[in-house]
Amino acid sequence: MNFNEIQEKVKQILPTKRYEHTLRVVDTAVKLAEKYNANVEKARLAALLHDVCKPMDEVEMKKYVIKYNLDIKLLDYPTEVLHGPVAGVYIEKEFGIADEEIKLAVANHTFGRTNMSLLEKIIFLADYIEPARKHPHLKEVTEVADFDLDEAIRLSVKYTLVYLIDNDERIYPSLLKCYNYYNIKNYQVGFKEKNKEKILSGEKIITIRNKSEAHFKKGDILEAVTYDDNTN
Ligand code: DGI
Ligand code: FE
Ligand code: FE
Repeated sequence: MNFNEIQEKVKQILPTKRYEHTLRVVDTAVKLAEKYNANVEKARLAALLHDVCKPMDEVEMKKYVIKYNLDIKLLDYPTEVLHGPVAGVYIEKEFGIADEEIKLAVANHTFGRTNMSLLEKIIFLADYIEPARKHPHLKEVTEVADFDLDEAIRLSVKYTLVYLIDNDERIYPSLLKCYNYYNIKNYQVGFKEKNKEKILSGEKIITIRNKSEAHFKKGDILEAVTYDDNTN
């Protein structure tokens, strides 16, 4: 199936509003992929398919969780939480998408996870910041996504958590783990391995370099990591 055929099939499956949201997520994901040198075609495809299981009925979604050995705990959550992981297997079965990176980006687009791939981050954020989103953090997170993907993810997960807690919703553990992971990352300051000796001996000091480190305040206690430690 080529992209246009997939798009036509997605259009048949999704209600108009959801389809229009999907097209805006495609545009946003493509822009982010171009900016951050990700694979644009994979971003386009993952975005197009990310919500394809949103209209699936609850019983069928639950059957997928069981049949494809997805996390059985998903059954304790509202269908909102299931449509991503279910789509991760559905797109292979119904659209022949076997690419693991695309499947993961689709599967994790709702609650994220620790150490996401660049494609996962892009789909996660594109879904949160497509221009017609109605939440009050659109402007802030869109601006941050322009220079720091990880910080934009931390903020979007934080606001989702606050919203869910405020509404007495159950938090799926991946969302919380995702928050902790990107929150800790935010309190790391990186330096080059070759400068290690000088920094440890106090001969050289680490300085704030750009906007992505502008949130550090006087007196913050940070974890110092070399770029080699920081695999993401
Ligand atoms: O499918 P979309 O509406 O485009 O966006 P989405 O896939 O990010 O789904 C968002 C919804 O999922 C939103 O209403 C919050 C909900 N959600 C995300 N994580 C959790 C969650 N709901 C519960 N109960 N628990 C979670 O951990
Ligand atoms: Fe979704
Ligand atoms: Fe979506």
